[in-house]
Amino acid sequence: MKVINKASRHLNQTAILSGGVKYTYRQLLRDSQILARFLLFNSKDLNEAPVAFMLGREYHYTVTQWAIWQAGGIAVPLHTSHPLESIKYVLEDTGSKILITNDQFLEQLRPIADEMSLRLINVDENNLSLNTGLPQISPDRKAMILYTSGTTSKPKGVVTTHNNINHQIQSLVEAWHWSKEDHIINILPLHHVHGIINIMSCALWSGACCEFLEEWDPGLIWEKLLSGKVNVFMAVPTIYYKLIRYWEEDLNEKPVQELLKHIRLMVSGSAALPIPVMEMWKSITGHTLLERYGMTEIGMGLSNPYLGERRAGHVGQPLPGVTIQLVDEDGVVQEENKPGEIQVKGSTVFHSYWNKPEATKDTFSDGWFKTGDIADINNGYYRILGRNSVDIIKSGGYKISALEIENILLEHPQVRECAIVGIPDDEWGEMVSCCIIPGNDRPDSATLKEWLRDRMPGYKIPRNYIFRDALPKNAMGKVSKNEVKKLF
Ligand code: MCA
Ligand code: AMP
Repeated sequence: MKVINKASRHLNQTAILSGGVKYTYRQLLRDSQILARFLLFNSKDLNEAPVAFMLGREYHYTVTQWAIWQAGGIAVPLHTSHPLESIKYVLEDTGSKILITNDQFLEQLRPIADEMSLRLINVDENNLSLNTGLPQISPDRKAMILYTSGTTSKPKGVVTTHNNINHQIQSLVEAWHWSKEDHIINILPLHHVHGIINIMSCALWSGACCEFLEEWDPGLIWEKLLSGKVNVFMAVPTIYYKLIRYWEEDLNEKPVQELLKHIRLMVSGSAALPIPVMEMWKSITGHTLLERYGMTEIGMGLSNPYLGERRAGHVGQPLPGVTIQLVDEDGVVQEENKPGEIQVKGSTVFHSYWNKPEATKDTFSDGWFKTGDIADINNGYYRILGRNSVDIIKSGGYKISALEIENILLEHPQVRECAIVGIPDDEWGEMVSCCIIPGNDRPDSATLKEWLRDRMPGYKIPRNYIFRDALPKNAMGKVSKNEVKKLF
């Protein structure tokens, strides 16, 4: 909640720029308090009740998040383009009784709200005010649930407290020199840490301006970057890749370096930044991307320095307030040049997996959170080497569970067996790909894609399909994913 408390320091500054309209911190505070009172209805405190909301990248997203926090609820942001099955899963898993949305999504969500007896609130209606006081919120209370895929078949809800969020923001504000003079555009989905914490919340904590671009559009991003207003930019590697492609086709006549001189920081993260992308970006824009490493459960952990060498292929050193160790399979802490799993301690580390005490317990060892990512330290800089599970795929910056897709595919009547793997790809990092043993009637890939579209978000749908009579197995008779990868 510190991010909200700080707003009174810069009431007249622009907090959000959305749909061409500027909203000051004063308006944001007022509108979020009105909605908070409306949420409370007749109660004094939502007492950590999860409140789901589906809103695009726009002013009301922030109003709603702040309102839920001020009313004492847990914010559960839903992705706007997920199919209803995925939305329903999150609503059921969190047990949210309130669902907030706007005119855009109201009709789409009404049947679910009716079926699940949810209180459906439309932020585009103007009669929201009710005269109730707001509760005091202590920092150890739960604040947010974000869903992330893991090595289990269904995504897990990652719960962070206000204290976790305060520390996650504070660490980045300090490391990356945020100030109230900053202006950032937000083009990332708002159901993940990158868009919510690194961009929106760091800006608002600092009294800066967060400008939402509703649609993801490389031409518009270039236009904004070249406009002279934006001075901080953050994105996933796939977006830098797509911006480079756009520049090659449409902008290579422009004095881009000259027009981007005012930008003070450009960050890449959520997946490995390929060295050619970093180098190409530097040659086009004159800017050296700052690569950092994070995870939904820990916020950001490692970062190249703001001042000092930003080393390609490396993710720098631990951020302020974060302690990191690398541990090998025998539990031995590793020194320079020896690979080990990244384990993290600090106030930035999440509280628990929602309603999953066993999974929470299993993922900690002596108070250290086990990330499942393997790294080494190379001349003082951490370097991510890979993951210890072949079943975790990163594509377009999204984390994807192979097991989740396999389980859904197996529900198809003409899929007898299947194996999902991530195949290296210049644009997407990894491309979700699948090897299928069909039933009697072999389905074609277009039909399967269509069938999957109703059941999972677009980025999880496999792009490459191979049909076989058998899957490669190892000596133990288990499917060998490394062998499956070689088939593509
Ligand atoms: C979409 N497409 C894909 C993929 N995703 N194809 C292959 N692999 C994918 N993963 C397809 C679409 O279905 C469409 O195909 C075509 O690509 C173009 O889609 P388009 O609408 O233009 O783009 P988009 O796919 O919607 O967007 C690309 C994107 C998006 C902007 C890079 O993936 C994105 O916003 N990624 C960021 C995710 C993020 O914020 N992650 C942070 C997680 P067709 O035309 O056939 O339908 S937080 C995190 O990771 C931690 C904490 C951290 O460290 O930050
Ligand atoms: P998520 O669960 O969506 O938060 O994704 C977190 C995962 O993204 C981490 O566990 C890493 O595998 C990956 N990741 C994030 N940043 C980087 C990076 N700079 N380089 C390589 N992998 C990264």
